[in-house]
Amino acid sequence: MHRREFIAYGSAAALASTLVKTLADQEAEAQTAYNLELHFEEIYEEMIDGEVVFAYAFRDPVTRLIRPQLYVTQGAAIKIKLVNKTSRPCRFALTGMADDRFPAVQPGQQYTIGFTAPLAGSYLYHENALGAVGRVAGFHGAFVSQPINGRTAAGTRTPYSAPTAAQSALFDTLGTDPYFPGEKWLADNFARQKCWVFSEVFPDMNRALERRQTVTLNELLYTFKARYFTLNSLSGFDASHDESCSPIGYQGEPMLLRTMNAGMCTHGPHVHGNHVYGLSETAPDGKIVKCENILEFDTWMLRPMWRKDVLLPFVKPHEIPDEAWPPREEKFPLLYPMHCHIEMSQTAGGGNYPQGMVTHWEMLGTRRGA
Ligand SMILES: [Cu+2]
Repeated sequence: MHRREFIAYGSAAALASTLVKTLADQEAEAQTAYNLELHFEEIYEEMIDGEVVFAYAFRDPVTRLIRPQLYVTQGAAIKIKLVNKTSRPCRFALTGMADDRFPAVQPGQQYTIGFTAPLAGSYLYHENALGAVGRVAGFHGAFVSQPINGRTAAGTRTPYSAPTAAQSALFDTLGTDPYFPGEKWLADNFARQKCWVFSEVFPDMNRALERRQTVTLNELLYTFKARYFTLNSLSGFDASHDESCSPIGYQGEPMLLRTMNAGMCTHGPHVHGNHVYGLSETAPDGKIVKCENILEFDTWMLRPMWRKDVLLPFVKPHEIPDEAWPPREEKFPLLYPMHCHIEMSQTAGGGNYPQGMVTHWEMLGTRRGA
């Protein structure tokens, strides 16, 4: 039995205390079944320029959230009650599993699926009865599997089961080296991890679906012309300061970003201010690959259905000399953009730069409380 690790600081104390779990808690949780429920729904969604488009979405009937981010523990028994409220057969799918692992749910019907939570890492759940059509029309969401233990040999928490030597070296070094002042990555503090789910909206295709027309993947591959580019279903101004998108913290508070591409286009997330560290890759079969070699970069490629976890270290930005730190002329908070580096994705409705896939990350100050 491990001692309860209690993390409390500033205004996050109340939130953090509800999220802190001991290893024993997690082991118990892993043996518990998750009973989830998702509804396949048809919705109307407002785009950043005011256009309202027909779309598909998974909805959690309890929270009413669309495209909810699901967090489970590796090895746990997952049950998902699926209710199809649309007019077409819908099939739940999860990256890393066979496309037809689960049966299609007929319109107006419900069906409960069961599976074991996969290896710790970032996954996408989606709909695939018509290939990518349902997914791109909005049937997608982040599915996060967390490790039962996830500790390095030195006892540092990581987001992976049996972390590689390189992952261990990085997570062990956080908070212990002048280069990474501050804290370790805090596995139980949800303010230290975000899912960035990238996608696109192609209103013509959605309109055809609304009119009950048949849209095939083949057709889609040749006619797909996205007009909106989204991060967690938001674009531009809306995504820039949204809580689910914007990493915010003090120097020395490293944050895990689980980046995923649910769309049809390849994307290239790019951050200013800090480089990130690549932690995981996506294998051709959709499974998770834990990096054996950690690379530092500021732009990374996300092909459709790829997921790549990166660590945003929240270190002093390299372009600021030591002598000028902490900054005196430009005051905190320091705001840096994240934008997809593939330029088309920065637009909305055929123009409206930069109302596409963008957000900001924010460094509030030097050490918290300093
Ligand atoms: Cu830039």
